[in-house]
Amino acid sequence: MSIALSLGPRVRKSPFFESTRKAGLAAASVYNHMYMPTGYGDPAAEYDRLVNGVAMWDVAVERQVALKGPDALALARYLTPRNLDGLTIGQGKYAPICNYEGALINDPVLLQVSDDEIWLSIADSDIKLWAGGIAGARGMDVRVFEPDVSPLAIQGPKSFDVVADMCGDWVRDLRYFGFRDHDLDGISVVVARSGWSKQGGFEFYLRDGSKGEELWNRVAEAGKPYGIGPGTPNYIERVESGLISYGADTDDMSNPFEYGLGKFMDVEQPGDFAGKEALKAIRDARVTRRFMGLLIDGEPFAGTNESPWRLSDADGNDVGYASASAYSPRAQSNIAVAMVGVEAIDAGKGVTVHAGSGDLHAKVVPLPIV
Ligand code: THG
Repeated sequence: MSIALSLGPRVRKSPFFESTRKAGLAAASVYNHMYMPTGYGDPAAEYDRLVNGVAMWDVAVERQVALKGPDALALARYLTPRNLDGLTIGQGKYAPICNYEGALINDPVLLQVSDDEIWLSIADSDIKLWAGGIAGARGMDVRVFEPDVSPLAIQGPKSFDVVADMCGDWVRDLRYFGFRDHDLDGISVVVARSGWSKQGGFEFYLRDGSKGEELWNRVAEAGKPYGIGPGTPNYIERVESGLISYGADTDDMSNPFEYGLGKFMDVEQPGDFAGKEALKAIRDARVTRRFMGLLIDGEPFAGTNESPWRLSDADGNDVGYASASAYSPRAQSNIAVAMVGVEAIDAGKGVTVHAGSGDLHAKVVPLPIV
């Protein structure tokens, strides 16, 4: 059963908030101390728009943490295990952030926006405090702050036509996480080829929150011929695609190797970074669990996980948890993303999912599921 969300001044509102309400916002969560739209009341239509058409999402909750000053790059290098050699203005990078124990504490997209300014487009944790603390303790000449920047995502196969109509055909040639400054008749945005789906798309990083409604309306208008409609980071599609949701899929001990993020890290690079020694040790010891997909038996699920579902093996031993599950129209099965112990994976006998509705058998499969 759903409950009402209390609106008040304590939780921040996106510059697109009023527009999302006019568009029929039906459900929201809280992320980075801000209301995050999670549904418009018709999950099947929202999924269909994303997979077959085009959808617009208020993702202002993906706040930017700006590092600005002579030591911006030095701080960024210290914050992430990703090797930032060759970082250029205009090409973003997925850059995990770990604490000194090697646990994942955020998985931002990193964008160098000018010679002395880098943005971390963060998931749901307080990286402004972490980065500001490290900069101060290390005596770095850099300011850490949250700029007035709010992403609006346009996702789905027809997003290319919508954004090309708005900005020009050059947007079709952007590489994944590539971006460029653009002026939409007085609305200053960063146009990026990005977004938290595997259906293709863009994000407009709005640089002036007072223009939220104007930008929302322009996108809605430009998308009309393509059937655009409102959507949100899509629960079903992200499980099918195996995209990581920091905070939902992770726990206090999650390390990036467990999520297959080894390719975004260079623990042997010459420079130091937070968590370097711990991550070397974790790499050498090998992981004990992995982020995997599940194909789960039973009647199609409705709704979302209120809590992680415990997983056990045939002997009843705890072997992990499933953090998000859904009925997948494309896999034609119940599916989930789950953290699963490597012994249970290697045994190949599947797992028992202790779902809200009862115990169900599941097969463990690689990600993405679809
Ligand atoms: N957009 C913006 N900021 C963000 C997110 C976003 N910050 C938080 C969160 N989302 C960052 N996390 C991810 C995780 C995965 C992807 C994007 C953002 C993603 N990954 C692709 C994949 O896994 O296939 C490709 C990764 C690659 O090849 O580099 O799309 O959505 N502004």
